[in-house]
Amino acid sequence: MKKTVRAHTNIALIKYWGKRDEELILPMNSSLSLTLDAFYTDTSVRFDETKTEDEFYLNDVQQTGSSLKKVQVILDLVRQQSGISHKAVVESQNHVPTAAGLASSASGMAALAGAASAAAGLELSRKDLSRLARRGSGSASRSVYGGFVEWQKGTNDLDSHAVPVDDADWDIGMLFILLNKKEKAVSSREGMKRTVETSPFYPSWVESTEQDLIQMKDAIQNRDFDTLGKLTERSALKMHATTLGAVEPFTYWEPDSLVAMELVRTLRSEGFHCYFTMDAGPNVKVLCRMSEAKELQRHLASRFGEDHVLLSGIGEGLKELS
Ligand code: FM0
Repeated sequence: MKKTVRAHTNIALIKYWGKRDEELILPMNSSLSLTLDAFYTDTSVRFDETKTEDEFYLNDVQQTGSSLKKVQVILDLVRQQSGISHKAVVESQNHVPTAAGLASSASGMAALAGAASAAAGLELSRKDLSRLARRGSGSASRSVYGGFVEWQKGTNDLDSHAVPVDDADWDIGMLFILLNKKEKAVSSREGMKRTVETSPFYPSWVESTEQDLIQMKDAIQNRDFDTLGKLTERSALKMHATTLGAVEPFTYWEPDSLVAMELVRTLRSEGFHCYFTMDAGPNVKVLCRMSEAKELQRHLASRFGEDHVLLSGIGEGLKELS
């Protein structure tokens, strides 16, 4: 049985940064994200008794090495749970503009969890899909749901999963300022590990994030956009601050990242409702009012170029296509 599932990407407003268990991918802190409709992955899986190895095609190119290994983490878990021993054929199409340089592990691993479990005949709940996606990539646990989503850190493998918070249907959008598509020097997986192990700032990150998350959920409930935005910037800046204290120190920022953040601040002082965030790379994302997004996009594009500023609305959770 071949199954195809679509998952959208998500961007964290309260970041996931650091694991307490690397194999189970249990995080040090809970996180909160927004699922977006502009970028997504469609993945098909079928288990095939005639195959002697797992095969993984990404945008029609067969993958080997670490890219295949990551997919096999999920396939092995599904084989364990279903009792199927056959090898699998996995075909993924990433709908992320080629120049984006945006990570796709969240949508990729979520779509894979959905398609592999369905192809094996497992009828997993959303919660168990989130737990399975988590094993591929922590942030993927959140792409199972649409809108605002919390990944509760939990206490163990069973209770560390995402829960939906709000459908975000209240004039919210996100702009992506694409600065650079170079391969990152430090992957998020390696960067968070190094930070947990060596940065003296790390414990303060974990401590203070708990409070930020409570306040952010309040802001969402009250539809208080400006508090939501301020907490978003604060979380991103704090996360990036921890990397400077690591041994060896590193940063994902580039000169243009600072230019973009400053421009967001300037536009805000001119009356736009806009707040930045950044992940494990130089691109800057801007949480904004959808009703102001086109005008903001024009301002940002006049500095960074039209092809470098993309707009997204709110995305939905995992969806079985066939
Ligand atoms: O998305 O090692 O999920 O909360 O994007 O695969 O579990 O790729 F800014 C960093 C995402 C980290 C914040 O890490 O790591 C966030 C980040 P994995 P991910």
